[in-house]
Amino acid sequence: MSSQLNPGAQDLLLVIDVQNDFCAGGALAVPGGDEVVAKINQLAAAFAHVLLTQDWHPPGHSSFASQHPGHSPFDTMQLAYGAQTLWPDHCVQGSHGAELHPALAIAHAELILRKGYRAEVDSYSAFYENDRHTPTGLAGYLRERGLRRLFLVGLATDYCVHYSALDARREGFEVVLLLDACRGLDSNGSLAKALSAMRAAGVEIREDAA
Ligand code: VGL
Ligand code: ZN
Repeated sequence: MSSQLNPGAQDLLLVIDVQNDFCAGGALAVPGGDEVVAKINQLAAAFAHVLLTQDWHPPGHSSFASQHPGHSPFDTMQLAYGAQTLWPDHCVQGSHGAELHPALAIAHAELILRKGYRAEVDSYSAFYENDRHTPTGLAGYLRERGLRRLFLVGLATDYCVHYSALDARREGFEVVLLLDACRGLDSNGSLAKALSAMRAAGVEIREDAA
């Protein structure tokens, strides 16, 4: 049971991008994305502190392949700040696809952090935009709240969860990844690469959260 985790006052469950567009029928569906919802609800019940993130792009966002003639989703291209993977249009502000999954039931979540809202720069991480420089403010928020250990769950393991985990380590937080409450896109071996990068950065990876 999730009570085995025994989270304390300095622990936070960080739920990454459990939104319609990343689940079955969504614009950028992660295989098995829906499967994390029940697990996350169960985990959340054991945590006093829960934070949700929401990928939140304006229409015409620069990470959308539709904005770059001649390019297709999952291509990589150079933007002003470096290499960027291109995606189908997804999580457009105010759209149904951008809403949190309707079965997510975490009424006691204390903050919903939106990211990726600047047209010219993507933000996989909950901490830094993809220029790797512009902060979202989350590190400061967590420090002021005295939250020190972050349990990460959600979508997608190899993108937003991965980047959030690495940045959290860089900011000095303890990080535990609960793998069975995550699902990945796994394009071109990205999942294995992400897992080894997270391990190397000192992220504790638990296969089975329950
Ligand atoms: C994500 C690709 C584009 C994610 C967000 O939540 O992992 N991936 N935008
Ligand atoms: Zn996105």
